[in-house]
Amino acid sequence: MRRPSALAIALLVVGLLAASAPGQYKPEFKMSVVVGPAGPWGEAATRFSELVRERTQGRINVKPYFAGQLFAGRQTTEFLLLVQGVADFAIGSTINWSPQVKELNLFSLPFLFPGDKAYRALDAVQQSEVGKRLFQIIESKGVVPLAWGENGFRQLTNSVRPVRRPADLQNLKIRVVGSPIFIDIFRFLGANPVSMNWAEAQTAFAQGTVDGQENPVNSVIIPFKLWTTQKYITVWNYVVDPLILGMSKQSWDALSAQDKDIVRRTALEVMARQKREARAGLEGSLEALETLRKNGMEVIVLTPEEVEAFRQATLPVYRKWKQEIGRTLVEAAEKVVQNTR
Ligand code: X2X
Repeated sequence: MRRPSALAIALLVVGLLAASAPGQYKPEFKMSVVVGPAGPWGEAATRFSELVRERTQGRINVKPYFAGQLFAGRQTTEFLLLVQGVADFAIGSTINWSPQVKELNLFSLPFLFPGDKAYRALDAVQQSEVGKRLFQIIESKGVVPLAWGENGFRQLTNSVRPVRRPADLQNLKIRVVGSPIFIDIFRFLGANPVSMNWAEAQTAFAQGTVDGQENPVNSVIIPFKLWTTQKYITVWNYVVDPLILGMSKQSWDALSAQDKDIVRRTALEVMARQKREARAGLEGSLEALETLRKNGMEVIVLTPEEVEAFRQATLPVYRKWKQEIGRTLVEAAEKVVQNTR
């Protein structure tokens, strides 16, 4: 028998590609989002869904499920939903994914990104080998990370008193996400941390069963109008909360090469804009804080010396979690931060 010619093989390949042509996807791709549709985080979900639908001529119909509808109130299981393919997409916080990807606790190391260069240092870490390594780890666990975004640097709010020094946090009941590093941080600061999902937290603020919480200004404090329950905000940039637009590996593998390209490009574009919006009025100038003042909040922006007192108080947590995350990875990140001007 003659061996098949190159032409025959080429025709076979073309035929196989045509057979797996786009258009046979499921009618809906589910996207998990912890927050609601308002603000930079939620708006990015809507924008991504619209652009992907348009650019794939309707082949990929992404539906955002806001307010944690897909994980029924348990935000630290979002990553598992992606792994299992229950959610096809998520714009997820690294905090919520950190129980499954412990390396993502890197961004929750207190005061890793210091002072005026905080945003530049963060971008540098994400673009460095450290950022690439984090994406590899996420992918090895069954989620394809497509783009970095940002919830933002997290600031402390409470309804009891202005917080300027660690002593001011004594016994304040602070709602934190159910990720253990946060319990450690607030215990070391002398507060009484309670972990709670975001949906329940808002009820707790309204009923006054907790005194405070910590979240970024543009993506959470403003869209959720936290001034209705919280009087004081301490701007201290103690940890940062990146977002990642990721896709379930199972769902990703089912896409054609052309659609993978559209999804990836759109994710990068939408999340670059999302990042700018999350930072608007907070990087360099602090105009975004005016919105809080206008709504009656007392804004306390810590001086570098005041920040240093909190950094000292949380050093044992930093050291403990450096081990948990992995010394090599943390040291590589520290080096990038040091080298950032
Ligand atoms: O629950 C929070 O605090 C939030 C909305 O910021 C996250 O999902 C990490």
